Amino acid sequence: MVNKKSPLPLYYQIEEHIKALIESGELKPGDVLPSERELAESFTISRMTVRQAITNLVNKNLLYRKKGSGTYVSHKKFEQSLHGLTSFSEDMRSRGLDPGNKLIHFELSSPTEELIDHFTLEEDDLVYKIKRIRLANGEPMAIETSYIPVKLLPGLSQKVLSSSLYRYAEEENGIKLGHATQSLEASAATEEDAKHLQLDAGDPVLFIQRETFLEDGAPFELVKSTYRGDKYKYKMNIERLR
Ligand code: 16G
Repeated sequence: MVNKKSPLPLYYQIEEHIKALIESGELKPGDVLPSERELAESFTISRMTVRQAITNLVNKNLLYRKKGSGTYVSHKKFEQSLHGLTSFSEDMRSRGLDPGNKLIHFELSSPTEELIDHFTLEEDDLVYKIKRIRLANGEPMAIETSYIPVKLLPGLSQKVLSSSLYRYAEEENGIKLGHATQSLEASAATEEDAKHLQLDAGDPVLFIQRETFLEDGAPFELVKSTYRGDKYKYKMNIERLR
């Protein structure tokens, strides 16, 4: 396990040992690691060396620390491509997961200034405000707050929102989605995010805003989402500019 005569530094050997336990599945995502003291005792090495190995694995995102609780094995993140306008349901199905929803808010209301500007609405137009927890195999991944002008989808109901919004818009309402602009920002989970996403307040999250437009360029939805930072990473292809 640990060879004190090896030219390899001890912290590196511990790192490799913990990595092997993760790769073999002996340590699973979400498992807590023994304390630094216990590890130091079992390897008969100093706590400093154990701490260095753990810090390196935390920096490589293989482990994460929870204040006052311990060190845990990280969950594998979903790699989400920033190419192609897809729905949450499509993304989950393409990974072999079962998409789910928990609707926590559904309201028809008068638009705020921001929404009037974004959708170029009249004052008496109404907008839907929809808040859903998005689930993958029953596990919460994100909280999504969507705004859509009522006149674009007059029949939208709570029942429809228990499955895919894009499928309903395209297949049942003949809506032609065209493109979206999307921004991503690092943020920290609020108390409310933490409650819905099974996180601790202050944990890292990704704040994503998507503005989706129809093929004819008219705005369709404005969506503000909070994705779990321990579950998601975004990937993009970039080409050399010449
Ligand atoms: C994605 C979109 C969201 C869209 C939803 C439709 C992002 C950041 N957001 O979650 O804008 O409303 O898909 O999903 O990607 P659905 O068709 O499964 O209801």
